[in-house]
Amino acid sequence: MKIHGDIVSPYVRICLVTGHETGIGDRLELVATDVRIATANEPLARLSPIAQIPVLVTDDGHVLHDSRVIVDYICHVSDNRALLPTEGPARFRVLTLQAIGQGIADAAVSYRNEIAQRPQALHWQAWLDRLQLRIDTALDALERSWASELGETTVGSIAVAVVLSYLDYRFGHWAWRDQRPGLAAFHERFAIRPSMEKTALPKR
Ligand SMILES: N[C@@H](CCC(=O)N[C@@H](CS)C(=O)NCC(=O)O)C(=O)O
Repeated sequence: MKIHGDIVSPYVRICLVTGHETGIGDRLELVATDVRIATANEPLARLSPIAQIPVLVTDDGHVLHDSRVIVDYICHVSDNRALLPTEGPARFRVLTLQAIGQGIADAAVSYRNEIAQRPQALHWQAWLDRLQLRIDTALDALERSWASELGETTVGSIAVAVVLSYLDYRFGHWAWRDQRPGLAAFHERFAIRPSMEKTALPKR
């Protein structure tokens, strides 16, 4: 299987970590793909109409996006029912945790795009503040209400661990651990899992 993407993207890394957690990580070949918000990547656009990374091309030639679909596919093809429970309240609790992780990723990636790719004269501070507020509020909720779910390895805790590493990588000065000891302890434990170490972000 080929996964088009860049490991720094939290969405791409979530898929790769899921691959390693399910034991099929070595079957996922990362095809380096660069994306910019204001320039179409033509080869990627030929694969997917949305033209965002990640895009997975299965061994049968099927094209899947976005990351949540790919994560679901990886669990399916590896016959793993532990990372994503198949039914009941447990399934929806895990999916909601995953959605919090992905929601933080959406806000953090938007923030990064605004400051790193948008011309400085066009930066919109009120929007940046709103994104930061969303991230802080979600991190507080994780600290307050999700300790038990974060104790299990699921597609939810994978999404949260990966996005916390992304915050460290792109926004190290934000000090998200302050006032959030439970979340900090979760990340410290999760970050040394082989799935995270095999997908380590490049040194800066
Ligand atoms: N909802 C998508 C989001 C993917 C996404 O935003 N990817 C970013 C990179 S981190 C991207 O491709 N950006 C380029 C663009 O939006 O044109 C997913 O979960 O896969």
